Amino acid sequence: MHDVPPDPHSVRKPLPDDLVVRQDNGAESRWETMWQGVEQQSDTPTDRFFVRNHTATPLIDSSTWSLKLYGTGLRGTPDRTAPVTIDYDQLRSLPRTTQRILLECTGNGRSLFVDQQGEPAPPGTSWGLGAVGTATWTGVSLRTLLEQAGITDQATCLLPIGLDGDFSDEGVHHGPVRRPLPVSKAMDDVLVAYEMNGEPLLPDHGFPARLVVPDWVGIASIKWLGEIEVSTTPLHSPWDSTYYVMDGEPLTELVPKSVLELARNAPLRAGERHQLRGRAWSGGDKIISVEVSVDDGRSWQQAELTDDGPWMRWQVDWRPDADQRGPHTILSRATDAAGRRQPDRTPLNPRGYLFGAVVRHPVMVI
Ligand SMILES: Nc1nc2c(c(=O)[nH]1)N[C@H]1C(S)=C(S)[C@@H](COP(=O)(O)O)O[C@H]1N2
Ligand SMILES: [Mo]
Repeated sequence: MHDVPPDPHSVRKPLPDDLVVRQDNGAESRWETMWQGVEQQSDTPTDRFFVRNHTATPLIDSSTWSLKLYGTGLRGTPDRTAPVTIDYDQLRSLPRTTQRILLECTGNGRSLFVDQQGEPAPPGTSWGLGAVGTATWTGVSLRTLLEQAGITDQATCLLPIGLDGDFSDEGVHHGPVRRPLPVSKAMDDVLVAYEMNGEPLLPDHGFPARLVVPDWVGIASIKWLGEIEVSTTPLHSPWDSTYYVMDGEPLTELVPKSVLELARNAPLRAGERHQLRGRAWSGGDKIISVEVSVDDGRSWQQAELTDDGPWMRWQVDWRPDADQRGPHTILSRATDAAGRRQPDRTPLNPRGYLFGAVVRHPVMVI
């Protein structure tokens, strides 16, 4: 597909061998986790965690950085020229919390619209299934920060703004990456994180501070957080109007998905018992069942589930027979507590978001 080296100006962390890199053009870059590279690990190691940048990773000096809050939803309605500010040391001295949270890009699995469903390629990064990861994040709850800044009962909407330069797409200038967040979600479970897996954030993941918005599409988790407008009236940006919308509605919760922790076309010996392992997750609701089919969906076997916080781990045994030698397909299908089950197909949408269909994982029985 696209095995082009990463643009060094876009992503800065070193590239271990067990990552896949995909890139369409110089203006965009991303790294994608290879599932066989996180096998058996609860959290995704930071060096293997996917990166999705609209522009390029900025290097920000935490000693001069501060987060600026302003708007009609704060006491005294400070405006952008006289904001409430919180610097790095102040942020780190607020009450801290540590949580495991999953992040997934809205376009994760986009390439499967083409590879699995034969659809024309939608615009956007042609991710496999590795634009998802779980990390242990440390920071301040956004609620604490907003209360400290003087949020009022009239506030309804936030606009968090990133410090990575302006984004342009097909000649249209969209300004800095920013996406509105309803106050109800902001006050519920959002984190302003400054550590990832026990270390200060890497530049690629938002240093010095970023939002981490549990259960919601990755774009909500604004990196390199510079400003938050707090408003009593609705706010909008291209990231909730042009991008990351479906049928006119801004996308919020993730959908159920499952993956195998196995390379595509992995060789599996006939006549031997293989433990097939994978993961499944869903926005907001727990996964309650994963079924696996090795006969093209004619029969399904329940996988054994192990709760691992933001995602479930699952496993099932399979012993391919000698007469099954050759290319083979393994299907996995997750169901969440809200009763949402992965469908056989995901209807194509214009930008190829939220591919949630049952994945047909190719293996080679040898
Ligand atoms: N400021 C800013 N925040 C951003 C982005 C960006 O380009 N700029 N990309 C978003 C998208 S689309 C995703 S999927 C996640 C990716 O986070 P990661 O690169 O740490 O994995 O960050 C989100 N936050
Ligand atoms: Mo994303």
